[in-house]
Amino acid sequence: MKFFAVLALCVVGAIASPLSADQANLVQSSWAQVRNNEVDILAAVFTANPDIQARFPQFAGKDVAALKDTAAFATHAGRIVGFVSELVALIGNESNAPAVNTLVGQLAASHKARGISQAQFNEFRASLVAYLQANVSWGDNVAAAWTQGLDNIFGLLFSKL
Ligand code: HEM
Ligand SMILES: *[C@@H]1O[C@H](CO)[C@@H](O)[C@H](O)[C@H]1NC(C)=O
Ligand SMILES: CC(=O)N[C@H]1CO[C@H](CO)[C@@H](O)[C@@H]1O
Repeated sequence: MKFFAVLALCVVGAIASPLSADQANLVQSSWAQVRNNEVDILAAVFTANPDIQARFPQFAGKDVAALKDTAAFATHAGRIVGFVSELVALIGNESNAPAVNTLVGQLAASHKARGISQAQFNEFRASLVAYLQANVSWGDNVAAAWTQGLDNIFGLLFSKL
């Protein structure tokens, strides 16, 4: 039985070490503290990584503070941060592995087509974690849960990119 469970996971895409229920709760409760700050989060990512901003034709070369007030920026921030919210909602339940695999597969395909590199995804990750550290109740246990969750997602993403 266990063998088949492991095999099924391998078929849909390997999640190296799934989060415990406690870890999933830590990720979900900390994300709930900032998940509605979509514009603020994307602005922090752009400010820290001009090379990421430069890949968005509508936003390239523009002042981030001014962009923050535009509807186009809010729309994009909602899509990108909303995608994180979808993944966060699915973690901690192995029955959701196929759904996670599908979402990450779509992200990999659309961004591979745009030539987005692993290095840029890693920059995004670092900025996201810096944002969390500054804006949620943070601690070693919260940090460890995010690290493990992001390692899982990025491992899957990079296997498809
Ligand atoms: C790390 C560097 C990244 C770059 C340079 C990048 C770039 C882009 C670009 C150029 C678009 C198209 C925008 C347009 O329609 O004009 C886009 C769309 C999108 N991005 Fe990213 N992206 C990055 C990371 C991410 C991450 C980490 C996520 C999710 C957590 C994400 C989620 C999305 C979504 C949901 C869309 C809209 C749907 C789509 O077109 O696939 N992106 N991205
Ligand atoms: C896990 O997900 C499955 C399928 O979505 C659902 O039926 C089940 O209740 C979930 N289990 C927990 C503990 O949330
Ligand atoms: C809403 C909020 O408090 N956002 C802050 C999160 O942390 C960054 C620093 O990384 C601040 O610039 C934001 O203002």
